[in-house]
Amino acid sequence: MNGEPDLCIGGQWRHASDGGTREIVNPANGSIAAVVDEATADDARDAVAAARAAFDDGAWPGTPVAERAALLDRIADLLQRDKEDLASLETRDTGKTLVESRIDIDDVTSVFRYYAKLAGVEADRIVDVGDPTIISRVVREPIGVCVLIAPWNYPLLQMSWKVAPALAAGCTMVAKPSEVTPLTTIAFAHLLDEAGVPPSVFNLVQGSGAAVGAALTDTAAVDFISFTGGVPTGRTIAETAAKHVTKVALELGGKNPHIVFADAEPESAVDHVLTGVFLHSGQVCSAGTRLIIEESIADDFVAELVARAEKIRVGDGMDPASETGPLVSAQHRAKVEAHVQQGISEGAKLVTGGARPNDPALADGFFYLPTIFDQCDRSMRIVSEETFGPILTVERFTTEAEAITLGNDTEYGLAAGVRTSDSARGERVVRALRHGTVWLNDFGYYTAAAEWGGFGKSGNGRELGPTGLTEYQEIKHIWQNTSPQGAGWFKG
Ligand code: TXE
Repeated sequence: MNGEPDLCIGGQWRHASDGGTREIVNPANGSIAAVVDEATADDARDAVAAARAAFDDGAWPGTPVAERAALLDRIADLLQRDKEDLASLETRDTGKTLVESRIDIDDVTSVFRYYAKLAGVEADRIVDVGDPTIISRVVREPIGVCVLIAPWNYPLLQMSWKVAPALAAGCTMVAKPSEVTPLTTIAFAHLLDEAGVPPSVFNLVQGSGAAVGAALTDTAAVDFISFTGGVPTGRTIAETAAKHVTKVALELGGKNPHIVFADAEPESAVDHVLTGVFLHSGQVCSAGTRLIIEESIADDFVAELVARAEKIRVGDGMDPASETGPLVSAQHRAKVEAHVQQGISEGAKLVTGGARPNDPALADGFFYLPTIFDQCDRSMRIVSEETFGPILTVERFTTEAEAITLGNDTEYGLAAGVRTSDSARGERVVRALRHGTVWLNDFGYYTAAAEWGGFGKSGNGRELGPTGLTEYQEIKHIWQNTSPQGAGWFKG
């Protein structure tokens, strides 16, 4: 960063082989936050080769689980030691508020603590085959060389969901953060060195998806790819991986319904609908972007949402007065603006926002106002397509069955919220929704100990929880005969 080498390949910190660099922009003001090395495809191939050699020599996969767990705990300690530095780096890189960045670093820490504990718990299994001379065991082994590709909205958090279980399982890896937001992952890689991760176990390359991402995925030398990002890129990676029959896990975002029944507790409902969609300016895969509300309370509820949305303080994430920050890049804001125009042309009723803030102090940043569209229906693209910005659409229902139909009417299936004071109805609706996470009278929370991932086009596989570890393991059945005799088949 800023002249220091940023690629970590085979235990060495290096500059890009062609000397290439990339300017990282602070989305709050358009300034250059840092200049980092931009890897080439050859650098990416070197990193894969280093990870491959480190896996195949057997030292790291053979390291006792207790040692690997202790290493994860040391990483967690260092994350907490460096929390303030990492949080401010994340804010400068992504634009999110410092409060959010601090929460991110705490969450990253808890992921390492969780997998430190879980590493040794996933015990082998003895199978009774009905013959006392046979010992049949099912054991778990590391899946091998992993490629970990992360997006820009939660750079270090998303990367930690991959790195922690990969280390716990005994895998080696190449990590590629988003080229838009690599700063905390670079700092984190230094921290892994300090914690004592052996050379070549963790390799880091940053650069574009087209060059570096493609080189990391289009190879038979990799055993597993874990990707978080958009659907088109996920599809490309899955197609590339299929050529090599590489295993893939994909987390591809969502278009998440937040269903509010008339008997919901009103104050917390308004609060959670706002937070659910406008946190981090809507750049959250589980953002509750579709409000699905019972007709009888809809007008008053939307009026209250609009009044509160207009008071949200948009500003530089480093300013403690800001409640939400900018969008990540000028390019991404252009995408959000085009989506809003699409909504208007489809006939959705814009009731607030739909513009950049007019505060001159924010003119150089990539800010966009919290935006609400009323009178939406599911034929509209603004309702069906992921915007990944601060845009809420409002649809109305009159029956429980209709609410469920609307909530499931999406190609995605990452997350959903339900609000009602009728617990029996809450249970019925929660079970009927086809989404990977469903919140009942809450929104947005997750824990390292519970699986995260989606139905439908939200991807495949799960991160976090015990399944988030098994993604990084192969299962082997060992059949042992304690008193071998002839098989008795071919006697001639
Ligand atoms: O993501 P990409 P983009 C959604 C959101 C957003 C859209 C596009 O709707 O507007 O995706 O965002 C790497 N081979 N999400 O274009 O391209 C890339 O370098 C290998 C949802 O920024 O998916 C980066 O590291 N890698 C999401 C990562 O993929 C490739 C979070 C994600 O970038 C590659 C972010 C290739 N061919 C966006 N091309 C979520 N699920 O939370 C790109 N990459």
